[in-house]
Amino acid sequence: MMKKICLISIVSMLLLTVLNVMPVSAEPEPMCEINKYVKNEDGSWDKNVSVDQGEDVSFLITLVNTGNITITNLELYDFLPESLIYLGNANIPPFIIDEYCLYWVFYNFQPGHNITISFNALTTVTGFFTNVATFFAVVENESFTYGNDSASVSVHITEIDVNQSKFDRGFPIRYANDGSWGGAQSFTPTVNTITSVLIYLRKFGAPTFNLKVELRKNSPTGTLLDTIIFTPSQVASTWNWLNIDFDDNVVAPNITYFIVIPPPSSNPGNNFGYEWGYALGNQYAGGSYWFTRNGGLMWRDLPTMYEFTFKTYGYN
Ligand SMILES: [Ca+2]
Ligand SMILES: [Ca+2]
Repeated sequence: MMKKICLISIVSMLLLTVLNVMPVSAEPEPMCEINKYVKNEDGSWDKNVSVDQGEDVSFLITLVNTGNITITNLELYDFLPESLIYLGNANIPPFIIDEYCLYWVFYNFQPGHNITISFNALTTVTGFFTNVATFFAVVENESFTYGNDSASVSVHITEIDVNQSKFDRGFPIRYANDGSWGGAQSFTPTVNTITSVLIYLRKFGAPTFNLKVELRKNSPTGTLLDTIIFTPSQVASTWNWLNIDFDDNVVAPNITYFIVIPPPSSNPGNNFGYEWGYALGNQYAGGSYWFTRNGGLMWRDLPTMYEFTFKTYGYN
């Protein structure tokens, strides 16, 4: 009983508080929220993105009237840095385009309503650029509010870093009677960021296991930086360069990185798998050919005899 009374009094106190607050919050007050985003590689909206020079970037601006009064005039300015060129495809065309400034004006923007603007820009120069969107909102009684938000773009040039294109034979990634086989190639990046790797490869037979390609640090079993998996149908039976688009990884200087194709973990059979191309001789001084034939229990390198066929890409 006691509990019930307490509960009732708490509820009535809350009600009184709400009633007391209400006239204050009903006072007309212009409020608006702005958010600016740029589209990431994976398609999600983010605050900053890293792209290649010459690529398009997509921007998104959202405005919400978070106040309790209609905004009679809402002006929006989006300032593109000189390196970004507007591509003319905004879902709501700007009212004025003044070189690097896109300008929109909206009338009678109701409380709770929102405006979403998206457009693309072309990256022309390398560097780090911030794109700011600013709004200015005025209501009928002439009080006003303003705000801004930004999104940034890092523009770079991806280039080939290591190029070991020589190819003589294939090393099988498969299960054999003495254990599963896997291969790894070490390399020393000269760029600050690794973006992707190409490996020369084919499948043989009809593999029942996926092809796994890893990027590791220091050794074939060192810190795992990323894994890319291909199903058998994504790998050709003819020799081809396979693009391994790793997450862009900032690399430390003087550290060896490894492209690893680990051995199949189960016992699927020995007449199918994948073959990673390699060349005879020491073709590349910055890294070595590694392999395992016992499911990865022991990895061995043959630095003077062979080199896997691979290329690495990145940027500074
Ligand atoms: Ca990448
Ligand atoms: Ca070598």
